Amino acid sequence: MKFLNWFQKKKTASTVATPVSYNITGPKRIGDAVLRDEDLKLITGRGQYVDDIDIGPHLILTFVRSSIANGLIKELDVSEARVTEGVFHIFTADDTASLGKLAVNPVLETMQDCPYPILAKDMVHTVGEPVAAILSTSSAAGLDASELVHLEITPLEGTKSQLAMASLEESVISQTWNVGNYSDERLEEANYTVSTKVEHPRLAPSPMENRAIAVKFHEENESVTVYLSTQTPHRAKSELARIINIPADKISVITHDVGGAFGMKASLYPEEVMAVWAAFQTKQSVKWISTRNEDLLSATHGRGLQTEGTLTFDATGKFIALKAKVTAPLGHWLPNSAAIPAWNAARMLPGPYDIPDLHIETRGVSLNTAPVGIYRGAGRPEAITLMEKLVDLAARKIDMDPVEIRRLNLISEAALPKKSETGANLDSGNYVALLDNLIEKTDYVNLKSRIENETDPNSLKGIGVSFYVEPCGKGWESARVTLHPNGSISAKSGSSSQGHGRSTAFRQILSDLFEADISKISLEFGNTETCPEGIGALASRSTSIGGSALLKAGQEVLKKAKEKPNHTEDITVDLVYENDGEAWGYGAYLTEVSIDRLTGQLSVDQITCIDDAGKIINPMMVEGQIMGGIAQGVGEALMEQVLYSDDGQLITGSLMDYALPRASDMPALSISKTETPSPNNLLGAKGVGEAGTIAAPVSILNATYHALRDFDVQNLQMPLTSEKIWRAMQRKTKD
Ligand code: SMO
Repeated sequence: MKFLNWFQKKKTASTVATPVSYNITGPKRIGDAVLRDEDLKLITGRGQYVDDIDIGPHLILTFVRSSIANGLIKELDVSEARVTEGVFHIFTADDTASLGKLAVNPVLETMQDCPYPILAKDMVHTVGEPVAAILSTSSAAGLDASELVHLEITPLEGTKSQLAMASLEESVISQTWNVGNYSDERLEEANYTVSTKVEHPRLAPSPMENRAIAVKFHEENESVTVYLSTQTPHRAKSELARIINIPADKISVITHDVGGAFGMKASLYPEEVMAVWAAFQTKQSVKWISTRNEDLLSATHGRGLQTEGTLTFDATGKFIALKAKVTAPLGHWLPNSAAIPAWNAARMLPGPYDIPDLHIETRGVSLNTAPVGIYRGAGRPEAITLMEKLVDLAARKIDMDPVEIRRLNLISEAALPKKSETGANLDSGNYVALLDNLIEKTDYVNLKSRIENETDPNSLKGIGVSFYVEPCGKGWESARVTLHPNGSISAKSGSSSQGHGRSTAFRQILSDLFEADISKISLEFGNTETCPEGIGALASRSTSIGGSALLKAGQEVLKKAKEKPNHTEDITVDLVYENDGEAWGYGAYLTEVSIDRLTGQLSVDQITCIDDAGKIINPMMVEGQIMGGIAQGVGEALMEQVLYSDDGQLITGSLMDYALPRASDMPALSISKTETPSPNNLLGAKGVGEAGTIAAPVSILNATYHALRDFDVQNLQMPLTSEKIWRAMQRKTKD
């Protein structure tokens, strides 16, 4: 009977907890599952993506890109292309020499002056690096002309397309932390140690809308309006002004709907700088819409980090020390957030566990590849994957249950907030209670014994657990809230959105506060001229910081309105809000997998998760974020991988070669939530958008190891393709 229940559970569709309200009028509360009213236009093809925007007559930008990963430009002759019909102008590196460089967020010390090539000069450093920029009246003319550009490149020795080819002595960024009484000697004396190495596949974030920019040139005052698919409109404006050396008031950035971003659109690209600069140079409007191939070649990749760790513990399973080394690939130039994955992957260790003595090293190394930057999770999955794999190994070594060893070592509720010397400051939560909750929800003890007593020789079953913590951004965001005499409210936010339903959630915050009909509340963001300045939608910061800014402005408006009832004029409050530190979401995942003994095909059957994202504004959206994160986590665990050949050719240059997960690859999901407000921001919200990408991959990995417990599997790396698993099963079985 029990088996039958389990079997049926496996076959059910995803289960989520929250009933959804279709009513998008009337007052809404924080915590209501209000449907996103932005969705109707998005799913009926009426969104406004960059290529949908009419900027009037304009030129099309086409890039001639390097086909060699590392070489000297021997000849670059654009004369024939220049006189092709429809070609307006062609720029090369000599034209762009005076342009400045992008700023890099200095979370880690940057030891070298890194390039930010707009167009390659003399040398190329990766396949796909732009060498010439063609402005033409049509994309067909641009494409024709690009084939008439004579570009000859002499390949150079010493191409570094993989981390293994690079010398770690040449690190561009690095940092080392020694915490507590860490010493290698103590490690040698200790009763038990386990070590592991994780090689994360390099991933292509792959939003539905590729990178896109449309620059409208205004002749009357020689200014531009830049329509940009970005996570950071305000930063794009200030960086464009600085790099091009044009007063910022000549540049407005407008971001309408963004067709996904996932970290890939957090930073300004050379191609985008080129489009804006070219508009000023030619006094013409300019458009560049990247193709999927161009995005795979030259947009930022994520992950690709390698982590190594040694965990020391005693006979009772109590952790004593952790030594970890993080190595991050960097591409041929550094996007603004280039150092974030290497920083997060290191400074978050040891995650949710209490380990007094730590030695952590992190570094980043430049390669002849596309730039590498943040991708949903941005170092968090790397820290947690290493930690959670070590924890499973430790449990196995002393024959302890994986949940029990976690329970023993999780930081207690009483110990929070806990400030670590790596700069992490875990704010609030009850980690043990959440884990207990998961044990209960999954009927863990029975589930485990069922799985381990499974007798079908052709279907190997396993379960894997992971526990994660997730820091969300710190710093400031801004808001402007106006209460009109007729009771309607208009708000403007410095935060932005890339399809996460920000508008509905933010209006819910005000609807709750003012007890006002949500349809009477309007919200604007993504426009540098009409909205207050802000950082943007990244690092899980928008709800916790941007939402708190909005709440605070709303509270002050309400206070003023109460002081003067029956006001006949608008009451406006404009403010900048800064949080008191990062809010740390957390949660636990349990994954059930089965492996086909004959083919090695891995199937993720079920993921049960409990996430604590602090104060929840809209539970339906939180569940959506968790599902989306899990989908991308399943992608990393099962199939996604950007591959370069040793000489730096991109092997996965199309979505025929780069495998993205499909709906049919999704496991059944059972999502639930607990709610521990963060003391560090006014709303009490924490991040959740990255949760699934952090916790799902390693729970799948741990479940896979569990399923393969009768084989001698040592070094199985994601993506867990059937070939890798099949090969692992061919090796000698354990005695
Ligand atoms: S990877 Mo997120 O956009 O900080």
